[in-house]
Amino acid sequence: MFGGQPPLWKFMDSIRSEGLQQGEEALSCPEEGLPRPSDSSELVQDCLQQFKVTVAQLQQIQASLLGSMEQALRGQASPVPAVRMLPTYVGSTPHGTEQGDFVVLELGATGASLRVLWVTLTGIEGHRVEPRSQEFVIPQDVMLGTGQQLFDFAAHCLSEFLDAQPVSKQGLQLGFSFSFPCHQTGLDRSTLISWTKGFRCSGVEGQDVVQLLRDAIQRQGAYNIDVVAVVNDTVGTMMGCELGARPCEVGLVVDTGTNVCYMEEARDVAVLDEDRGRVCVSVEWGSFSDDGALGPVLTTFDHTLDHESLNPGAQRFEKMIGGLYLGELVRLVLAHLTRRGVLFRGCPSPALLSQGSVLLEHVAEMEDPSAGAARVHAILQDLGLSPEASDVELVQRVCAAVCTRAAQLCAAALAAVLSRLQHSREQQTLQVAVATGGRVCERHPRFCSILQGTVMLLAPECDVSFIPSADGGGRGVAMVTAVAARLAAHRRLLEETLAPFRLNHDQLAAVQAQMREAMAKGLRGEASSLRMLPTYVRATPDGSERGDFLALDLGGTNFRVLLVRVTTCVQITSQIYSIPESVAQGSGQQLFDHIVDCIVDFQQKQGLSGQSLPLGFTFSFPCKQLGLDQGILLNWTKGFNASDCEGQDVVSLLREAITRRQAVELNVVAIVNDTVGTMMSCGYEDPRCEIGLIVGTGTNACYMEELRNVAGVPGDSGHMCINMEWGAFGDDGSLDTLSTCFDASVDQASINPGKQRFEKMISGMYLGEIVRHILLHLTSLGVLFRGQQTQRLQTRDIFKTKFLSEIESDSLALRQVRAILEDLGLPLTSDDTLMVLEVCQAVSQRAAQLCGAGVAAVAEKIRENRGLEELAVSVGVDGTLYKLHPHFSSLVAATVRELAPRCAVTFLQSEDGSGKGAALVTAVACRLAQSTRV
Ligand code: 0WK
Ligand code: BGC
Ligand code: BGC
Repeated sequence: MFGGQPPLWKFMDSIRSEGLQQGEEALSCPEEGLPRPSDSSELVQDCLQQFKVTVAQLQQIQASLLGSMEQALRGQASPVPAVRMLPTYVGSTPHGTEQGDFVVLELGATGASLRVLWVTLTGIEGHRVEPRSQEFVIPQDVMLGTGQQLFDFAAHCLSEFLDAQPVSKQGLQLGFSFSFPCHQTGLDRSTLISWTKGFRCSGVEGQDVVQLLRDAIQRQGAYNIDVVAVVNDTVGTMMGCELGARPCEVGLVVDTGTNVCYMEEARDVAVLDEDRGRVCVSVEWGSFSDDGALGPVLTTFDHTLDHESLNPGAQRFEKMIGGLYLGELVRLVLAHLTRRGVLFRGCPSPALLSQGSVLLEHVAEMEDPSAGAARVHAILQDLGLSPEASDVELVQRVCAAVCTRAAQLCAAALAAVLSRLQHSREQQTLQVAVATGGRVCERHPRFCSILQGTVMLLAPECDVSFIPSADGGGRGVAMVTAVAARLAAHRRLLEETLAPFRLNHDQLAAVQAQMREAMAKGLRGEASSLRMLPTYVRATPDGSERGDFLALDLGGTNFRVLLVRVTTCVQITSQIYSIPESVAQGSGQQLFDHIVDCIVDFQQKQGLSGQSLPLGFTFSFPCKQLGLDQGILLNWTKGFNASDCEGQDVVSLLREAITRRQAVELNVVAIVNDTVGTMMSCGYEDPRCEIGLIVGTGTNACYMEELRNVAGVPGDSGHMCINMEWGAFGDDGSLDTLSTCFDASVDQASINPGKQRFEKMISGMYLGEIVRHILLHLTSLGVLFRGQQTQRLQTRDIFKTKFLSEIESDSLALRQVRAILEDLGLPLTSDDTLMVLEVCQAVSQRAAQLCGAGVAAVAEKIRENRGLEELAVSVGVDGTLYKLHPHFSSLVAATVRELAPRCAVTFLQSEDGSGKGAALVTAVACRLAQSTRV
């Protein structure tokens, strides 16, 4: 029974059409002047001829619809495409492994009724459990009432159905089949674009229908149901099709309305920015209207029907095919022919003049040759008519004309979809399975055969198999729900895994406070994870420095030798040399001999051989300085581990190496930390630059502290630059509350476990490894890469930190992210790519926020040192991570603004690195030495 309730049209009696005449006279039977038989057959011919569609017209519709589809896929907004081509976030046809019990709520596919199903997926090929279902008639006033009414009604039906099922009230997962045009932004987020098919509830268009259903279920309060997926009925039909090896890739529904979906190449769906894989697209061909193509086949009856419909001008194509309209089209033709005296001796019945009185199942039966004339007679009598045999035969011809055209038009549209598939798959001959659903397909005797025949005519190079959907798509919806549930579970596991990386304001303020406390202790010379090392740099350059200086820059990604010429400006010539791991982790002698080799090579290349220029040595490791040119290495960091160096004065080690290399003379004047070099280098341009920050292979900061606060250094006026060595912050366990198991894995695998804890949460040497460990963890949970652990991903340092910068760059499309990951040999889906991106974002965001908390602590220290309400200070910054990561610097600045609102902090990216700074420190030292000598 096509919805078994008073015909939808009834309520629209208010709208009177030309098919209706007023009052009694409309129902009067003409005494005389019935048309002559010849006229009537002409009249009949004219009438039925209107429903004849030529092959050329069908081909034109096919071509025009294909054009609109490709226009919409390209995202072309004007002219507005005639079809919507809505991505559905269903990226694959069923794997067959989906399993579980699911509730399915179907709304809209069958007009004024909704259906609730209980579907059990076994995940075993061919093992099928029959779904249990119940249908509920939706009262008219609900279909035209408020959205809340409709969704409350749906929630009520859900409970009523579940009350009858032996199921628990908790943890139910629901798939929502919502058969209307929607913009989907996720498997469980879908905004209604416009109602179709007799629905017109207020307050729903433009809303997320999943949220509306969740709210209604909440209001109902009987069951705890998680709505995990919303799908269009065509998708449910496609996903529910079981064809063994080759899944259906097209889902066609012809029920009260009509629509189709198919698996499109993701790269061709402009809005998706994907380049691989496929995505199911709901065509929404019901709105296809192209005057050029459709104009010639639209009849006056179509225009009348549209004019009287709930949505005049919309869904024109659907109104020629959908089951909600076929009966009305037949009624309008019958009323027309009756008024012309051709039918029922010109005597209409009230039913015949009432819209919506002829239902699809009337048409289906009357057309069904097996039904026989007697059945047709009975149906017409039910409509209050007294048919003669000729009437019965003519009524059947009218039904056939209307339905044949519907099937042919549907075929032309389907042929357009097949052509699109052929085109996007670059296949000469296309083999495809089309799942069909909906009561027009299921119940109408000839619809499917005409459809199939016409498709073969219009798309001869396509080998199409039509697979009737077993249960109207309920299983298909459950399949999508199973996939969505799996993805939702994955998302929950991802959120749980990344939650510890999402630091809130209080946590960051606590880090800031702990750092302040550690700074104070370190300055007082008490036990602290912050050594607060005096650097003997008391002033930033004043611009009067002059001369040529050599500088070395060791400790970052590259080892550089520089010639720095200081006049009114600073000119730098430099050369990068590599420090092989074997040297960095060999003997100290080897390392310093290598350094001197590089210097000599540089001098030769720069024609400086034999010259003994003052040399500034940027040595980016924790050193206890006893003077400007004396620095005892406290411990190596960042993968360096040369022996016999820790506890030694590295300036002496360098001088010994120079000595070992005869005929080389170098005057090592100063040793500076790279943070100090960077501060000095930027301070040369901006005297307010009193903080130096490195976020590169390692991380650290220095700043100008009041001498009075520096224990162990005589004098209490003026300033001294303090190298905080904040990389070691937290080595006393003060950061353990923030440390995750992934941080612990990275620390344990490092050559200095337990050391440099702050650095290992922030700097470039470690972020890639943290990400890799998280990816391994998520793979072991089956969340990523289908749970397949790859050899590559288990390789240390395979996931470079620079990948984070590349993957998080806004300019990179998802496809480029995928390319980076595929180069790592990772078999990934688009969901995997998105998750890897989120992992990278979480890890780098935490690093930047922790770094920002550190800078805020330092800026506040300087402000309080000077008893200032407001402080304006600049920070000289260097380091690959800070410079190359697309969001790191802005996240640091944002955190500083949040935690040190009374400090206006300007970040200056150092252009010349700290080598220039080392040369300037040397120049200041030489100037001061000069001035004391004179
Ligand atoms: C460039 C500086 C150097 C510092 C390096 C840090 O000139 O002194 O060590 O930045 O960044 P990284 O190279 O470790 O990324
Ligand atoms: C809707 C489609 C739906 C089709 C079949 C149309 O009115 O716009 O979303 O798939 O009916 O139910
Ligand atoms: C070192 C610091 C250096 C920082 C940045 C850390 O590992 O201990 O001395 O400033 O890396 O290079």
